[in-house]
Amino acid sequence: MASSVLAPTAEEIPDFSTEAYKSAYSRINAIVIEGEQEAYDNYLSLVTLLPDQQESLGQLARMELKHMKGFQACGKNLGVEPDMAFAKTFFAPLHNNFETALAEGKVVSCLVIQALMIEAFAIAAYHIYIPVADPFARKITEGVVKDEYTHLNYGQEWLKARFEDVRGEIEQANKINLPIIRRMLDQVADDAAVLHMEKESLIEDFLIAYQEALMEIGFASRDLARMSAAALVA
Ligand code: PL3
Ligand code: FE2
Ligand code: FE2
Repeated sequence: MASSVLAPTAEEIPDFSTEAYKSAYSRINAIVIEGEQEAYDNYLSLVTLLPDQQESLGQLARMELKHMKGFQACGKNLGVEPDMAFAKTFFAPLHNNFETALAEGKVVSCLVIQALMIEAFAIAAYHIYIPVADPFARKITEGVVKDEYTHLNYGQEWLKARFEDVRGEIEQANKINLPIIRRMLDQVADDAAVLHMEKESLIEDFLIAYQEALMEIGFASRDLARMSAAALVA
């Protein structure tokens, strides 16, 4: 019988005290800390392009800082030192694309990268992590994942309100950045497996959150299929 369809049992909870777990956690925890830090920076940077959104964006940014501190506490609690140098390298391609878009004043591309892709990635990762997390981290992650929906929703609503004007740039940003997200998922898969998180579930949850947002923004299902295919081609 497939155990994955059942609620997690004791044997599906990893042993948090092994060296293998701690080693994988030092990278995954760092990725999450760096991701939250960059999300904070990105929402603040967006204020330069959307000055009238200063208040909302400032609020989102503050939530990200709180998330970052929560995940730092998760690493400490397990006695793990996050490998921040690794995490910076991990985020570099997406980070560089965000910075380029920002410098070119491309607010739509910035929102696609941060509010749609990174938030959908975070939602998928945190969902899959919660059932196999240690009790301390589970509580923190449950609080965080709720906020991430707020962030995804922020980008979704901004883009939806301007759909006809922005659809071309969304498609362009999707084509450039979805292959990067795909590679990030590939890179994290082995460490995630040590935490008992399956790559297939991560991809599935990412696509659900991301495609639901695109549909809400105004894309048709055939657009979604075409846009998702970008991750397979590159
Ligand atoms: C923005 O709000 C958050 C950005 C974070 C990006 C998360 C990427 C997660 C990748 C690996 C999965 C690990 C989940 C475990 C959490 C300790
Ligand atoms: Fe966050
Ligand atoms: Fe977020």
